[in-house]
Amino acid sequence: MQFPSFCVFVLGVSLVKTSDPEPCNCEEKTNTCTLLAGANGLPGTPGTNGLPGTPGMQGLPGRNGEEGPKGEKGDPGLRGIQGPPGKAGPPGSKGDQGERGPNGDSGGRELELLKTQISHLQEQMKDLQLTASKTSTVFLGQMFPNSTAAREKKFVTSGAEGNYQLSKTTCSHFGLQIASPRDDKENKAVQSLAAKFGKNAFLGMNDQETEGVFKHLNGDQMAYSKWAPNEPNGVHEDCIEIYPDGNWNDVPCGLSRLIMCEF
Ligand SMILES: [Ca+2]
Ligand SMILES: [Ca+2]
Repeated sequence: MQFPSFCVFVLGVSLVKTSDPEPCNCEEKTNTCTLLAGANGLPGTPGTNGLPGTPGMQGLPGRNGEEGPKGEKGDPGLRGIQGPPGKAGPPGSKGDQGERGPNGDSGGRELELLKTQISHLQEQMKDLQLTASKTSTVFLGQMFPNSTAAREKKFVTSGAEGNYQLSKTTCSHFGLQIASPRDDKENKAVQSLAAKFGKNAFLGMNDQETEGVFKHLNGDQMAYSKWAPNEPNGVHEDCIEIYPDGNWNDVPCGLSRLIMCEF
């Protein structure tokens, strides 16, 4: 084999330049090299490790596995929401008759006991009313220092004056009523109080409802009277005044007279 004159070493084989004109083993006198088998050289040093290869592509999915064994029974589920009420059922059949109740002796005893208790309460009420009456009398006595009494009635006045309506409302304000004597003794008690002030005072009776028919405030028809001579005489005089001498006269209700109350 022939090579050019610029031979090099390749693969541990020596290439010798044969351009020398001296006889050689060349078959032709050309500028060629002859490959001569020399002694083997020393092994080279190991090369450096190569770089890691790139990761391979993901493989295809494997085949499906076999069916697993049946699982254990699960826990009970949560309680459901209460449903709407159902329709009312048909009425039941009539029940059996009950046993006969106890006889009335016991009830009768309870009734007697209640009556006794009520009686005791009524007694206590009377005591309370008497106490309240005494207290009221003391209070009114302080409120109206000018008073007269007839039997259980007491007549009071502050000396103030007003028409018939004001007289009624003033007395009512203190839980009293306008003076209304029903007999001669009461009339004298009223008269003495009027005389003390020297004024005519209104009485409670009137004939506002029916002309000529005088009645008390509670509706009782007037049974006692102490009319002055020629009285009553006024169609438009529906109220009564008492003179300081104790006689009565019918007068217009709008006049101003001494306010006198009774209790
Ligand atoms: Ca009249
Ligand atoms: Ca008159």
